[in-house]
Amino acid sequence: MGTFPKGFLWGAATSSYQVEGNNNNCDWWEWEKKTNHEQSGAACRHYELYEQDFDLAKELGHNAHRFSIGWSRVEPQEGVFSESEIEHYRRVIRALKERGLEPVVTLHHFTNPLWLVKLGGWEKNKVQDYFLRYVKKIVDALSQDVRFWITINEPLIYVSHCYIMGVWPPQEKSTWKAKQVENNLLKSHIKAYNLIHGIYRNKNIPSVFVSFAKNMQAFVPYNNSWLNKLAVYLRNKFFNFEFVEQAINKSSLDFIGINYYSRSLVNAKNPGFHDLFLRTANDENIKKNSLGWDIYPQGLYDLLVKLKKFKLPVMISENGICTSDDNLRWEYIREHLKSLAQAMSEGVEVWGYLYWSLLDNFEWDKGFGPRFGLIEVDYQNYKRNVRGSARKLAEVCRTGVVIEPPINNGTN
Ligand code: IFM
Repeated sequence: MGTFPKGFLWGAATSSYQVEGNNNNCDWWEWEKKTNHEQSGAACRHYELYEQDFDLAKELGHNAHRFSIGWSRVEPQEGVFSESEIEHYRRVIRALKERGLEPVVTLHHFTNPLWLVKLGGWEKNKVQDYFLRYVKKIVDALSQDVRFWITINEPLIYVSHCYIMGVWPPQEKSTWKAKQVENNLLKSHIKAYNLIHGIYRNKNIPSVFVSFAKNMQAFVPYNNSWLNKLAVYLRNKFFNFEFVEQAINKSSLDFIGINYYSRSLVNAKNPGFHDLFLRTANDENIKKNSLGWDIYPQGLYDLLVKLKKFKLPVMISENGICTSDDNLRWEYIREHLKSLAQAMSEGVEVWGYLYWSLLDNFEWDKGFGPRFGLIEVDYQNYKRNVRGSARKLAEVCRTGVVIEPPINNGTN
């Protein structure tokens, strides 16, 4: 059994491009057209249907919701802001608050306005100024109603997919560019952190909490060789913790937002770069999501315990599974919540749990196939259907208690 305190934030997360639809002024839209990938098109039509979606979130016992602002919507041309799009997001936030859902607002979730890309995107240091101008405009406009800001979603996933593996736009494979981009993401976060706090101070708004959503994986050695132990140490350092440490060194995190999904089975055989940082093994005996990622709830506990040394509260800004088996979805959620409760009982301060995702949605280069939603979306008619796992999670949101399933010993 696991228990959670009163006031704990329960909810789900989405991002603009993955659910809103017709986000046609950004790099992903162009890239889908150019390449042979499934197109996001109308996505879930959440841009129009958000009120109905938030009604469902409320009905499911949520008291928080994470979503992102589409930068290309609110700043369609360089330095030109669209007041009507900003008004849209004001309405979104109002709709959340009317339903008792605390908004957690992400400012950058993978997509970029086309004008920014033409100016060199995240490779050029100037992006820091562009990002700050956008952040200032949005935070000024929305500060009265928002306490939680996530500056950047999964900075190192952005770097690795776009600039190392080259599978997302702009499909670069350059370590040098990757380093530039990472540096710009970190500096932009630090500057945005200071800017947001400054805005709240000037307006005498007492509380604001700023972080990024850092993707973290559990790195587990395939065997106990010294090389594997070294590889686990290095991957933890460079993929999980270094970015967080750098932000903390600049006093620019109020809490640590973590996105946790899976483990990576580390299998280094030679002391070279590839083996130490990338080589993995496949364990066919572990349950997997529909994209083949290992399901490993223990990893969430392990990471949370490691984060204790930073002495900062944590928010689970994403945790979820894509699967066509809704029983497996519930098992995934339940076991991760038990890990979370265990870490909390050992002194890790956790503010909230946001499931990825409220709705089935557009999973980037994997298209609409993977189903992550608490709510199923029928893409023929955009009808929503609440899944059983969502109702079970709703019980936990209401009671703050996760109950062990009865042991089935074969007698019943
Ligand atoms: O869909 C993504 C999301 O955009 C960022 N975090 C991981 C999710 C599942 O892959």
